[in-house]
Amino acid sequence: MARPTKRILVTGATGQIGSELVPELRKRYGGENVVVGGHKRPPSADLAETGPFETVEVTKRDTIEAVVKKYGIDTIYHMVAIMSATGEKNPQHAWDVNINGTYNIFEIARENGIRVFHPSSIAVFGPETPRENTPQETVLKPRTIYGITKVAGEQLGEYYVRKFGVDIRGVRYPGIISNKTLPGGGTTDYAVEIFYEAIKNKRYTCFLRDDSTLPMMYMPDCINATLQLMDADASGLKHHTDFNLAAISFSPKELAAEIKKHIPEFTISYKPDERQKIADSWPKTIDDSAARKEWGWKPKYNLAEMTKDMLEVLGKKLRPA
Ligand code: AKB
Repeated sequence: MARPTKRILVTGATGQIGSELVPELRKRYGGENVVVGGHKRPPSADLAETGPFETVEVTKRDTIEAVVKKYGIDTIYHMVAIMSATGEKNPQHAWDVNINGTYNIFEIARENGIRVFHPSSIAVFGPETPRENTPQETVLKPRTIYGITKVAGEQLGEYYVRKFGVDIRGVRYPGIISNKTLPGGGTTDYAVEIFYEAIKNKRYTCFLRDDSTLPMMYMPDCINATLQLMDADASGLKHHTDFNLAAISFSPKELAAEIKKHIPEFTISYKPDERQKIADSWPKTIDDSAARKEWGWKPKYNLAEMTKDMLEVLGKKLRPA
């Protein structure tokens, strides 16, 4: 059956996840129907050549409204956010972008009957949360401004679903590992940096301790989860904006050992910085049974498969033949 035409806006579309989500959406819905929204980073040639780009600054409501009107937008993937480590450097800015920006998106969605994907994060959890197999329903007392804004975003989204009937959905992303666009300002970023350094220099100094186990996910699984949740039948959803989502959990030591299987000369050393405290406040493993039950979530990549693929793809990119 043909899909109904969608007109989609992706905010933060030039970022780590946005830059890989947009090509998938354009494959499905046509390049002209998926608008890349951004303002800081110019779009890559790939994004610029395959469909429209518009300047969207989520804290400036009129910039969103103009695009919604111009393109008749019916779905927004609201991917822009200030991450955990960057947020701690300027909490006021993180609040502005993550809270005021999200409020603008939700209000415009309410007024125009727009569906929204609004990602949350494992950053909603804090030291009082059980760290092993973290339940769907649990203590949400984060210690970072990023986590606080993500809890508020989940709650506000849920309120808009119940109060106004707006279709807002979201998952709690773990650390996302990818090879196209670098992540920016997160605590889990080491798990991407390590691959670049392993290929280029065969050594890496990690900003987390060797035993800092965190939930992670390879980008293809992240994109699948995002699209799968948005495709899910609304009648099957008990949760909306706050699905726990899991794929792989590992520590820097375990990831380094996996990389060593492919690059035996690779060495790692550890110099924990202020991000260690954030990592120590987050879960090690996540119970994502609600996502599995309500919309059929199942990850494809384990640690070995992700590592092999990352090294292959990045090897070609960083050392072209
Ligand atoms: C971060 O480390 O801040 C992000 C996240 C887990 O949401 N990658």
